[in-house]
Amino acid sequence: MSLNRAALDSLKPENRPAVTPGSVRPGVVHLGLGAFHRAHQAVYTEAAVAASGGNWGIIGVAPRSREILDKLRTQDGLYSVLTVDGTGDRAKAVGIHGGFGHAAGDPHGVVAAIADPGIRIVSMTVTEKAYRLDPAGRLLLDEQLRAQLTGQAPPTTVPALLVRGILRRHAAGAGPLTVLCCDNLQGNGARIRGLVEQGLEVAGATLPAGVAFPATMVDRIVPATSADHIRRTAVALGAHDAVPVVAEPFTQWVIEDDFPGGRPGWDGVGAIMTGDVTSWEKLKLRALNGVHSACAYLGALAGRELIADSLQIPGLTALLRRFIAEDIAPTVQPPEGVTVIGYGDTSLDRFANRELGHRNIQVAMDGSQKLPYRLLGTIADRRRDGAFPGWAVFVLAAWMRFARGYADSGASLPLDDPLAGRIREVLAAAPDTPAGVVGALLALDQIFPPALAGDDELRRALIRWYGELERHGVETTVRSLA
Ligand code: CS2
Repeated sequence: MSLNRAALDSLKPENRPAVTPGSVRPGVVHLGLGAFHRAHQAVYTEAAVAASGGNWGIIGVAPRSREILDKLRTQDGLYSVLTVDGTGDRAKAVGIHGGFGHAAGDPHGVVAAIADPGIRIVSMTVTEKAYRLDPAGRLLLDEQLRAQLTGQAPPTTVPALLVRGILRRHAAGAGPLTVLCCDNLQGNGARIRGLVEQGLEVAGATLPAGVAFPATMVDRIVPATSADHIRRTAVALGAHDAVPVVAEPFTQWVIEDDFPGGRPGWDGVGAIMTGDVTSWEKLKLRALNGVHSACAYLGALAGRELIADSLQIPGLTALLRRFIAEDIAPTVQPPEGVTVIGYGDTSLDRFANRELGHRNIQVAMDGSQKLPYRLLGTIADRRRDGAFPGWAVFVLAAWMRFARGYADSGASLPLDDPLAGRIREVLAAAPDTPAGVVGALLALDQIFPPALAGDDELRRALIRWYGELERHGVETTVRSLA
């Protein structure tokens, strides 16, 4: 039996969606139909509607590939979340999506959906690179994006969908709107406001009144679904789902409460609504994502497949604890009642969940887009205070080794990164020595701000760590440090 509306009655009650699929009118357009959205915001929103009502169904928009979209359509928009932690699989179907769109295939349809008066929130999980922002928050404009922003070309990119959608909505008098970025960017609300304002300027317009950009911190580990997860979902759910998502039990959502058009009752189902998301965002980006990236680069270099395998490298957990305590903690003022060290320990426990099958290579991708938020901020803050964050610099050296493209065994490593072409180009032009590689990468101003690129002490330490890692490999180097 395949998962679809007709199959729901045969599922165990606890495996069925919390709302009747198709019964909730859409109030949200969500850009990004990836696993993370389906295991996070969709789950919170469905629970909120089940608990406190409201027309908050979601129109899910696939940015590029139609693959997930087509499969979801054959399942009447349904999919399930498989929660794993080694204590028994649990699967629950989700039915909050009331429609779908495809940005690459029908961008004008997406713009029309954003302009619909029934819609009051446009949310996004499109990953860092889709915003086309440089580390300083400037929109990376090219001819194609300009044409999209001004309406001369179909708006297939995220900045253009937002700008054209907001303009059309304003022209239609469709009411206030909240734009909710659910990606791992520091200060994500303000950044997306800046992006939209820059895009509107190119289009010869200004931001209309009644559009809000609250910041939010989203957290749940949701790796790519494997064939094994699909098999296990069928067993736990009682029906075959072609597009389940797999997640850890932990989930967290902290949201700045600024929704001029209203919002689902997320606070009634575990989300934290607050006036200050900044401290949560910074804590999460540095003490969770930064440490995750460290596991990914060091583990991939050491030939380990999974994040959970990386933590088996002798001495690595101790090293990461020192990274958290000595380098990250002094840069973060955590929210009340939370300590950076306690939070970091919980992150490490979560990473040890083998059932997730989270691959190092997946977390390692897009390093040029992720590291500025996750790692370089820690380094820059410590340097500004006159301190030297040795562990963070070690992790940066590991990324450089990773970007060079070879594991410690000599096996090649994939560089899946929007700057991959540029990185390969500068490395090919530089001497293949620690100083050559470090110098070439530090000169990439799309990644490194001038204060770090011009920091000689940092450069010397990177060269030293890069050399150590190249000569001895991760396992020996980490053991010698532990
Ligand atoms: C991970 C995140 O892939 C990555 O870069 O660090 O996706 C991480 O799993 C989530 O942010 C956890 O909330």
